[in-house]
This record gives sequence, C-alpha cells and structure tokens, in this order.
Amino acid sequence: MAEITLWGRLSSCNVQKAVWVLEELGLPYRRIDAGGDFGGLDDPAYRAMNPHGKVPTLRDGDQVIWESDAIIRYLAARYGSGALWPADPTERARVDQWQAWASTALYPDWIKLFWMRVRTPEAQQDAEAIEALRARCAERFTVLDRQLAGRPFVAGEALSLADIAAGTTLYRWFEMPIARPETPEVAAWYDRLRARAPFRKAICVPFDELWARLSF
Ligand SMILES: N[C@@H](CCC(=O)N[C@@H](CS)C(=O)NCC(=O)O)C(=O)O
Repeated sequence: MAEITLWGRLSSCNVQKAVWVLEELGLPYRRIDAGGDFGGLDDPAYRAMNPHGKVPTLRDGDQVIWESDAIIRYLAARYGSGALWPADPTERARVDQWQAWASTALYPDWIKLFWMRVRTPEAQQDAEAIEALRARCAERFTVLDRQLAGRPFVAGEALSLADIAAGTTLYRWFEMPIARPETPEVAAWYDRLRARAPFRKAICVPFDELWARLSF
C-alpha cells in the first residue's frame, strides 16, 4: 500500500473529517500540520498540490486530492470495501443525500455560527445575527433528530459518510456557549459516536486556539 499523507491542522473541522475517516478505516497515515499558525499554504509546493491553498490535502501514492468531501469519498471507495459508503446504488443514495445535506445546509450555518460566536472577538459580535443563525442551526439539528429516531446512525444501521459529514459538527455544537434545542436522538447519537476512538481522536478536539481569532 502506498504511503498516505494528510496536510492540515487538527483544529480545522474539514481536516478533522478526513482524520475521522482515516481512523475509522484503520489506515496508516502521516498527518503534517499546515494552515493556521503553522502556515505553509502559500508555499509553491503546497499550491502545486492544492491550487486553493486550503486544508485538508491528501496524498496517496501519486494521487493528490483536496476538498474534504472528495477526500472522504475517495478513502471510503478505495479502502472501505463497502464500509462507510455502500456499493448498492439505493443504499449509497441514502448516504449521499444526507452527506450532501450536511455539507450544503447544516455545515454552512453551523460554521458561520461558530465564526460569529467563537472566532469573532466578543466586542465585535452581532447578537441579532448570532441569534438568527443559532435558530437556523437549531432547526437543522431538529431535522436530524427526527431522522435519527429509530435508527442508530444517520443513514440506517451502520456508520456511514452521512454520519461523518454531519457528526463533524457535534463537538463544537455542544461546546459552543449557545442555547440548544432538546434533541434527545442527536444526544444519543453523539454518545454512540463518542464511544468510538476515531471520533474522539478526530472530532473531540478543544478549540481554545480559535477563540477570537479571525485571521485564518
Ligand atoms: N470546502 C473545503 C474548505 C477548505 C477550507 O476552507 N479549509 C480551511 C480550514 S477549515 C482553511 O484551509 N483555512 C486556512 C487555514 O487553515 O489557514 C473543504 O471541505 O476541504
């Protein structure tokens, strides 16, 4: 098997997503800190791999892949043998629809809220905008709560890329100083995920270095 290298600081949620999948699949890999205080994203060698100068970037042998969703799909397709991303088209679509929803609806609201409430210095925070986003996130998590009723994981009986994409938000969602709606199914799912070492290692990462930091 070729050597797998992942570039990206572990305080980046998109890097965390990739690390979670690498760990779930039990793959040997090397992670190189990049981005944030580590810098390196404007180095010509890095830009040659990732034209956007963002993390994460994955190299597997001769293949270089960027965009966290492309990375996790690649890893699951190449090494998952059906785990995380089913081969059957109908089952795969069930996973894909929730992964797409997590990446295009849940994540954008949640990350904006995180930037407004955590990364923006208190004196510059806009309480009304924070409340509007918080309410939108609360709706998103309520939808997720309904989906999780009667099933242990987002797309059914097994952990999948749907859980990875949506679950990457959980630690910060529950640690951010905001009011959250009652979502017992999401809470139980969070407990199930926290029982997994890959989730704890990749996602339950304190974000102290990100408080009041708007610079990266
Ligand atoms: N859509 C991209 C987003 C990549 C992105 O914006 N990464 C952020 C970290 S989450 C980044 O590189 N920020 C600059 C830095 O860390 O210095 C993905 O999912 O990979």
